[in-house]
Amino acid sequence: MKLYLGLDSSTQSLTAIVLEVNGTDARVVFDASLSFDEAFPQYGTDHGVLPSASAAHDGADVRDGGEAFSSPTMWADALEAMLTRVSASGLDINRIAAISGSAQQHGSVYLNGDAERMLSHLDPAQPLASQIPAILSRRVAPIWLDSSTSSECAEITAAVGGAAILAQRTGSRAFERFTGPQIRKFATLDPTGYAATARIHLVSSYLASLLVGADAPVDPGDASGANLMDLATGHWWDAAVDATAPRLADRLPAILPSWSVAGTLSLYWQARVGLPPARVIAWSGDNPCSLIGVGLVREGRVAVSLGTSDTIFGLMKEPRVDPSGTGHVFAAPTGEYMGLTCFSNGSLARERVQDAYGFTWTDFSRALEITPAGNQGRVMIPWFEPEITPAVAEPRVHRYRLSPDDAAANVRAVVEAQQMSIAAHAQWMSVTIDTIHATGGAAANKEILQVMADVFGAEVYRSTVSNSAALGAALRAWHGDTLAEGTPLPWSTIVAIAEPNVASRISPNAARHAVYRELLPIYEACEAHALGRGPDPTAALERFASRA
Ligand code: ADP
Ligand code: XUL
Repeated sequence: MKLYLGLDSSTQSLTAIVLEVNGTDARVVFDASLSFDEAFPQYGTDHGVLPSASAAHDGADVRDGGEAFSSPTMWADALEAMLTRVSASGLDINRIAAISGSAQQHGSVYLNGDAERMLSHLDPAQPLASQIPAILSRRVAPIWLDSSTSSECAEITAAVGGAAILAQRTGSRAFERFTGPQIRKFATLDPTGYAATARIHLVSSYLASLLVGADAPVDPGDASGANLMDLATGHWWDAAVDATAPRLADRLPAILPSWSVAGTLSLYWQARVGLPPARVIAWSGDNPCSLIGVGLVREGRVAVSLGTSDTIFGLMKEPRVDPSGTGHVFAAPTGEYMGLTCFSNGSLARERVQDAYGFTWTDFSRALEITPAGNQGRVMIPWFEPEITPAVAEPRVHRYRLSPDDAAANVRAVVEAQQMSIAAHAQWMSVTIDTIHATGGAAANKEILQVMADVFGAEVYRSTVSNSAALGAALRAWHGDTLAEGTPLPWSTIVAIAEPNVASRISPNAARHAVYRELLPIYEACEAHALGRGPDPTAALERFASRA
């Protein structure tokens, strides 16, 4: 029985999952996590992010705030610590056939001209981290929490002919955290550091390079978080590359399909931790890996994550792009595409309503039980915090026909608003959603999931997967290995382990779904009004309430 290792280097931690595969059955036999802050206090990170004073050192810039950096050396340290743990786990590690990985998207790692040679000659007598500073042309890596590149976004957008063209070609308009604008900022502010850079890796391809001891490719899934890849061809898009930084094409890794064998686990690891010469399958970003880890390998199935923020993502057969510019299209590890839209007022907004009335989650659920679908035409637009979708910089909560004194109606209003907003802002994906895998903390709440089922008219399942990105990476290792062996398994078999429990199914109620079908366009009118883009929808809500 073969073993497959999946790693996930996220913002705050490194997770490893080992799968044992018997024919077409897989089970998790190892699952461990290392928190960067706790395991590596010497780097001084807070939630995985370097303190700004140390980051401002050599090359990094604190020009206008909003910077967020992490440490490529710390990630290497964590990789060694985790592989040491896997090696000492008591598993028969010689059965590890393939390894793949997931990494936080958008972050970039800058390597100098010596890196490629040095990576192939790492010294197994020395810790990996001690050999990293010599290969870096920039000590720190900007990560996705960085929001300091607005002017670079504007410059790149203008140079390629506008936001619509950039979104159409790369899957997203320019976003501050995306890799291209981050590279432009470095090239502009530290031309010497940029000149000393031979290769710019994403976090995923950097860590894969450390495993194979060579320059690893980037996969189309993670490359689509750069504002640099042509989604339709899966190659770097010259116009964006040229608009971003001088001679950038020479510095970017090759883009190869997600299932490519990037190499073999290098002699360094074989000697240092005793792991076998396993295949290393190209790494990808955490969102593409989660798509696999949650089991979303057909169009019509989506995941809705109800965490700190709320996110919807799912597979798309075609690269359809969000005309409003808030959603993202990434390449999917299956060779297809995925759409993703993020809402910042998720659990946070639910908690604000909960706190306002001194409710427990049980009280909150009870309020949903005693109020009718459609809330008698009482609507909330719950922008307690700045919102990503739609873009709202100045937070404000809007209420239509809704008194702040009516606790139960406010609970229903926040939950209905969130679900209708997710449904409305997922329409650009043009996917008929029949099944939703609900994840995140609030997926524990059955009454919230019932509203979700009724708004979408879809079956909702509570996903049982906790580390979806690491699991997705392990499943991708398995898939890549079967392909390399010439005995490929279909994705539906590979992801069977992620199939949610049928006992958790929540079915939509046809009458309530009809109510929401009628309410949705009026909700959209409320949102347009709150954005200052449309007339007051109160009369429409009154008509809705009198019919209901
Ligand atoms: P993160 O995005 O930080 O990983 P989680 O997915 O762990 O967040 O979700 C945590 C949130 O889940 C909490 O902040 C809380 O608001 C919410 N939560 C937990 N239990 C319930 C419940 N029964 N009903 C609604 N929300 C809940
Ligand atoms: C996606 C995004 C985050 C990172 C880190 O665009 O910025 O989800 O991938 O998790």
